[in-house]
Amino acid sequence: PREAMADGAVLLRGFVKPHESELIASLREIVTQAPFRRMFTPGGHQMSVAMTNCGNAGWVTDHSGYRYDGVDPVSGQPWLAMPPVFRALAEMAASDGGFEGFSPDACLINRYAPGARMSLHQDRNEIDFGAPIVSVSLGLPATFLFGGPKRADKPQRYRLEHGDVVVWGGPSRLFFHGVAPLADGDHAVMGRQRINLTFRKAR
Ligand code: MD3
Ligand code: FE
Repeated sequence: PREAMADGAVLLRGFVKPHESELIASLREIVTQAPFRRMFTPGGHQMSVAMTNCGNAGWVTDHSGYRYDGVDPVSGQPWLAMPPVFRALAEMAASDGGFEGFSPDACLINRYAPGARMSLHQDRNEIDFGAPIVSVSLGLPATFLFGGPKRADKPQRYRLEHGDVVVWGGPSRLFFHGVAPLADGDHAVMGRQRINLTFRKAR
């Protein structure tokens, strides 16, 4: 089941369901080494979403700005390598979405507790806007807000559920997007949280 959201944006419902146990086992290893933390924006606000990373480049934010860093600022150690199952699923999803040859070097892992949200923004910290972004949703369902090229464009709402994958490329790569405050619930596999994996070519 593949759904077009916009030019270049494709929703693949349930794409990772067949691999969920492998995916979750790898996720556990990553968060053991590099626990979720709530980072601060350059403006001094603490994010409601807790984050960690794997891969050669991890997305971090602090008082000095947003950037990709090869080292976890909490541990001083490099991020763990991207697990083969993460890479394989991201590359397969990108191909299905029409982006052959995607090779991500960054996987940002976002954890939403009930009430956590992400306000409308663009992803512009990456070097190559020609590469797509692949996102994997796990756990509680979220309302994803998908706007347009201008901040004022009225967002469309999509419910993203456990196992869903979205590929964003082409013209939609720089569209504004966000996540509405997470509704409380108890997911059979993931409990009271939503986890989103975002694969990017950062460098
Ligand atoms: C649409 N995360 O980490 S992933 C982010 O669910 C982020 O955690 C959200 O936005 C989350 O930056 C959404 C989906 C996503 C990622 C990048 C996009 C959607 C996008 C870039 C352009 C358009
Ligand atoms: Fe984003």
